[in-house]
Amino acid sequence: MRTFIALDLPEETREQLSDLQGLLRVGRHVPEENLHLTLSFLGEQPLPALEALHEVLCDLPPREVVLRLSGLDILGSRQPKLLFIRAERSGPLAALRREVLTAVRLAGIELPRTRFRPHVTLARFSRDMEERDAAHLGRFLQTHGDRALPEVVAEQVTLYQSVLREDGARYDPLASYPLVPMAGET
Ligand code: 3AM
Repeated sequence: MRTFIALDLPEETREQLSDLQGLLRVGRHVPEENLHLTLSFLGEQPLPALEALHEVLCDLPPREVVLRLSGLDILGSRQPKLLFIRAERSGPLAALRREVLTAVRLAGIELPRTRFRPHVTLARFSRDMEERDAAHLGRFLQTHGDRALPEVVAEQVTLYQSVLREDGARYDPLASYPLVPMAGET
């Protein structure tokens, strides 16, 4: 199963990002319900490893992770591949990512080391972008590139299955792990 672990974004943040996407007329926009911050991409993993990972992630202690999203950027300078908004690599966010990687290791899943550049992908672009679309993207970045969203507290981490389809990946949540006490809990 192709999977990844992500920090979910609060609904208000997803709405704000979706409004921003609404101003961009090019690219394949990540659907509002799919907007997330990837903590670790696991790739194809067998079910027993994912079950072991679930057990470890269930013990993830609650903590406050404040999300600060600001500054748009594109990956691929000559040929834009994707548009994203950066997330501040705060101490609590970096610590959460380290704990998630430890959980992955404890589950017996080995991953190559990668640098953590926290971001939320907003849109993906096809290879042969037309000139006028590239110009529109350039203007969009000039106008909105400095956009900063109000800070919010992240509520949960989710293990997702990513199902590849012709029109883009579908993300199905497999299990979520709360970072803040759930409503009704003391
Ligand atoms: O959160 P974003 O959109 O940046 O690009 C994929 C997406 O990242 C990334 O994992 C997230 C959920 O699919 N991804 C896909 N294949 C990957 C790979 N082979 C990958 N990340 C690293 N290596």
